[in-house]
Amino acid sequence: MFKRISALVLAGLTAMSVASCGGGSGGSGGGDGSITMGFAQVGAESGWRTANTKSVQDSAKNAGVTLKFSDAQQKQENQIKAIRSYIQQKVDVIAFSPVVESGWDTVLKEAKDAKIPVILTDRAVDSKDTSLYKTFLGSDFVEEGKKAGQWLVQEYKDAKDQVNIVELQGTTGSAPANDRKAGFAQVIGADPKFKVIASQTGDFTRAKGKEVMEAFLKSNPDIDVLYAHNDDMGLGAIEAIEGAGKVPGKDIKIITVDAVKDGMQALADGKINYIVECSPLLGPQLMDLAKKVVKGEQVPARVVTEETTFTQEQAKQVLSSRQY
Ligand code: GYE
Repeated sequence: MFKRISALVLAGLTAMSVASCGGGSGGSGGGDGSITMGFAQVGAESGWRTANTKSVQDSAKNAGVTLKFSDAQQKQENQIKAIRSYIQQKVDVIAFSPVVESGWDTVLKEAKDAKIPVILTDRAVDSKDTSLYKTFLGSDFVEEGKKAGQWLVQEYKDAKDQVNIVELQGTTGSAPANDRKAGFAQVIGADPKFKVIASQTGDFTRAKGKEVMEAFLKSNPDIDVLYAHNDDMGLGAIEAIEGAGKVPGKDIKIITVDAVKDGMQALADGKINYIVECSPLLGPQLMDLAKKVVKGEQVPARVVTEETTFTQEQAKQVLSSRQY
């Protein structure tokens, strides 16, 4: 009898310690393969972000990584709070997609002092001290901006008149907004006929994209092209353009970035003219990198996502197989 009870207690204790290992008490160090990751997400501002969150959550489950997840609602202060709480909870690794590029040194130093490795996903920081994080996994946003510009240059190669462009920027101070603007400007800047007549942030959201496009349309009667830093703002702008009695894709040509399903549908329908892809499916690579840094293995300082571009014809072909 006594033997049976003690065996039960022992079994119970073993179960508890296993649970606490995978349950985020931290410090497991990946020794038994189970690690806890704190992930501080930007928010839920766009279709891209929703797909990215799902990719991170699904991949954590598949990789046996215990995920602590927070949504910062596009506010840096919320992300800093989340990172501090992950440090306190002694997670094995912290991953985050920094809403803006600047202002991270203090909290990253705190993580480093606590010996918790940090992985940047999707967006970069401008910290001079690159030892504050292990690696940066994400797209090359300057390249995306350049691809958008290259399409435009080609599309208007025979045009003699000035081409009036309006630009919907992403969240102010964010890496994708800064870089997509810079890459685009660099390419179109080679020909003075391309003129950006208005450029403002639409916060990467559909609602703000619509609102800002309405204002653009009121103050600029002669818009030839819209360059939106993501699909969602472009989709909002399409509503504004239709509301003003113009035909999106014809009266005003539209270029966007992301290639989420709704964007690809609008491209196939002829309302958008060109989309530069930016992949949100970073989860599997992130889990791989996390396991390596927790084990103390060397990882590349930069991992760039592979991406393509889509015309209207190409969108029609791939639309049904699009995952997000
Ligand atoms: O393009 C946009 C999202 O950081 C790449 O953030 C990401 C961007 C993406 O809100 O839709």
